[in-house]
This record gives sequence, structure tokens and C-alpha cells, in this order.
Amino acid sequence: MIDLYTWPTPNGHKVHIMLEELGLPYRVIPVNIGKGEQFAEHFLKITPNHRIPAMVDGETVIFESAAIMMYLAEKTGSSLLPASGAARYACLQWLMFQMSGVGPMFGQYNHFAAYAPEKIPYAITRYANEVARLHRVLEKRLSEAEFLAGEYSVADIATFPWVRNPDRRGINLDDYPAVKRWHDAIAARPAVQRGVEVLADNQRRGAMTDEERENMFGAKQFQAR
Ligand SMILES: N[C@@H](CCC(=O)N[C@@H](CS)C(=O)NCC(=O)O)C(=O)O
Repeated sequence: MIDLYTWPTPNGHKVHIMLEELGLPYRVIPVNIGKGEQFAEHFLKITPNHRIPAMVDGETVIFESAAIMMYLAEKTGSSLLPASGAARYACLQWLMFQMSGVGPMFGQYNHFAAYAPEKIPYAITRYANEVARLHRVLEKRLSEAEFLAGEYSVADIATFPWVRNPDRRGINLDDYPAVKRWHDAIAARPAVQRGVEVLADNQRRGAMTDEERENMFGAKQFQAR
């Protein structure tokens, strides 16, 4: 049985969707990052980076969502990550684009626009510009291909949870019709619908509490371990 340490956030959703697409049985082990459970001793042994998602499958222990997705595709021989050739590298290229661009930039936008106690116009503008630029890159690609790597793949599964709920980033998908077409096609997949429902009852509604703010952005986050 695969043990998945996770929480209902975009990086968690990637792996929930992947497991649902592959039809693999898995046990969900919630790590409440607002309550600071990512700093628990047993979790730090699985991932020194104290972030979800992380996975234990027998002897295999992996953190970083894309590494987990690659492992799962290769474990099952799934075409969601082609085994070799140009199709594999097209897929990896867009997966890396998500991991190094879309995730971190959208995350920083959320931080400065929604969570930072002080509104810093330079930071908000910088990350809003990056969010828009990355949407333009996605729009260009998805105007010429049905999915990021041509066929539906780990790259789409990694990117979709970050493009969901675009209004949170000041994005109107009507301005990006190819991205909207792609988003709606992925959102309609039953496995995707099951994946985004995992732990959905735990999703934060409303403003962040002081406890959540302290655990996510306070001293605990930065203490030497
Ligand atoms: N690059 C990592 C990012 C993981 C990540 O940032 N996870 C967030 C939730 S989406 C987290 O665990 N945050 C806890 C914290 O910041 O303390 C991945 O893709 O797995």
C-alpha cells in the first residue's frame, strides 16, 4: 500500500490526481500544515524539506511532487510519462516548467497578494506580471497542442491544480481561451474530480488564523533542524 502524506493544496492535488488516474490504491495520511504537523519528527524523517506531498511505497521514500509523479508513472509503465524519446522530454520539459515557474511564481503571488501582513506594491506587481506571463506561455502552447506535451500527461496533471481557481490570482480565463479549453477538459475527467476531493473538507475557508500564519511563515518555519 502506498502511504501518501498530503494536504488539500495544489501540490497535494497533483499526486491525488495522479494516483486516481492510475487507479492505484493508496492511504491518505493528512499533514495539517496550518497546525504545524509538517514539523513532526516522524515527517521530517520522510522529508527534510517539511513540505507535502511525500510518499512511502515499501522501501521507496520520496518527496517533491514531480518526483513522486515520475515514480508512479514508471512503477506502472503509464503513458502519462512516455518511457523514452522526444515525447518523454516534451513531457519532462513542461513538468519542469511547472515545478520551477508556475508553482513558485503563483505561490509567491498568493503570498504577497493574500497573506503578507504588509502590502508591498513592488512584490505584488512583480509576481502578478509573472503570473500573467506564464499564462501567456501556456496560452501559446495550448493554442498549438491539445495538451502541454501533445498527449495528456504528468505535465498537465502538475499544472492543472495551479491554474484552477484563477480568480485567486486576478486571472480571467476568458482572456486565455486555449488555457480555458484545456482547463475545462481536465476538470471534466472523473479521476481529476476524485483527486481534488481528497481531504477537501479540510480546505481553509476564510482568512488565515494567527496559528496558521505562525506555522507557515513564522519562526518555526526557519529554525535550524
Ligand atoms: N516543490 C514542492 C513544493 C511543496 C510545497 O510547497 N508544499 C506546500 C503545500 S502546497 C507545503 O507543504 N507547505 C508547508 C509549509 O510551507 O510549511 C513540491 O512540488 O512537492
